Amino acid sequence: MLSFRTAGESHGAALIAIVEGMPAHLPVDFDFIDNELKRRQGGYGRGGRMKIEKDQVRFLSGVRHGKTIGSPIAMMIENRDWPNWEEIMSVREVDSDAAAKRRVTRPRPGHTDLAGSLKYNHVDARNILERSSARETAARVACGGLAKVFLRYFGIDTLSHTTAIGSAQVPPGFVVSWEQLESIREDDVVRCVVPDAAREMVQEIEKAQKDGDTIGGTFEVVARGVPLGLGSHTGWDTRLDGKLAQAIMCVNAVKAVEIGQGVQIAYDRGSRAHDEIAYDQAQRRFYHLSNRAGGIEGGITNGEEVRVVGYLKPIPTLKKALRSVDMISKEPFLAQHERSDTCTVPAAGVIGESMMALVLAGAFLEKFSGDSVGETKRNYEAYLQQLREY
Ligand code: EPS
Repeated sequence: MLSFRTAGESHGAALIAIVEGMPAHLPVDFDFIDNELKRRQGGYGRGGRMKIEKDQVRFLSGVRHGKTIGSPIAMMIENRDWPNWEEIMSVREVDSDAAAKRRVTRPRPGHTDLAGSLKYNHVDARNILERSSARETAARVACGGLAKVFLRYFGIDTLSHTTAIGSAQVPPGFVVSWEQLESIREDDVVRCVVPDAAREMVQEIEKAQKDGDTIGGTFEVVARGVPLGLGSHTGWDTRLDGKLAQAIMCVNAVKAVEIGQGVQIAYDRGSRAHDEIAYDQAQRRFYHLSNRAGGIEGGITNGEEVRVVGYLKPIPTLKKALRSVDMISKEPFLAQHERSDTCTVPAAGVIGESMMALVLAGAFLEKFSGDSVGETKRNYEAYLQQLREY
């Protein structure tokens, strides 16, 4: 089974990621994975930190002479900001003056600061916020990059686009094409394919920045080439839509997840909600005349593009701080302000791609298994033949 774990604090020495269960003999495209990290760092509305970091993955194990060998794959991303934090984030004990530096005691509403500090019994919310920081998603994108490399080996691709930032949105019912997704340039600041909406999105971010505020929005992740049959209806925890919902929900600041057009169809009639079925004689395959289900029916992929939407709250670190209470004195104060981003929606789409790729790669390996990619491929091709002969 494919699994991954990350470790590392935002201003610690490095982020670490370990991926287990990747079959042997997969050629690793190192440049592709580094480019995924670069894509995550982009987007209009990021703060000063992104000028410091230039994320790159250093592979430490599990890959030899350019290919996976079947053992756990360890990856490291160094934090370039670390030299500025060595004492504050020291793993060794420091004197009390040094320990008090950059202490956070006035929790930000909407952030992990208060709940985490109380739960873990810390007087300094830095012990919480360093790990809950979205910096951790760089390590996830390294894992996701590897999952994408695996999926591409089987002709599956994952891309995303921004569908809203604040009140600037793509038109209602807009369905993005794969060609539009591919046309998003790497230096595109909002990653939205509708030019008018993209312009308004930039304005929304600028307005929020000027007001010392932050802004949320939505992104959609689309996977193409996914075979029919990943996930299963047989148990609550085997349904692929449930796994995807968790994977997208756990991207920092995401507060809601939608599969296909799930929100809209909840308010509509069955006759307008479902995707009618047709059969392609030449290709010997069933297909649907629309894709409101987002490529999943009964928790199983149905051969259409898999589509998931993530809804992000505006991030809670505000220059124009909200009311809070000091955790030590219990006196009312304004929440603490840390250097931060104004908007992270374009980056969240890239992280969403990684999370979707990890879920799809996991489901793919669950169905087709294999200790080497050659074995996985044989199993996959035999299944595709079974579908054609149905
Ligand atoms: C973050 C605050 C900012 C962001 C950071 C997430 O960092 P800093 O506190 O160093 O200014 O830039 O995001 C990243 C570092 C990243 O790589 O995405 C936070 O508090 O969550």
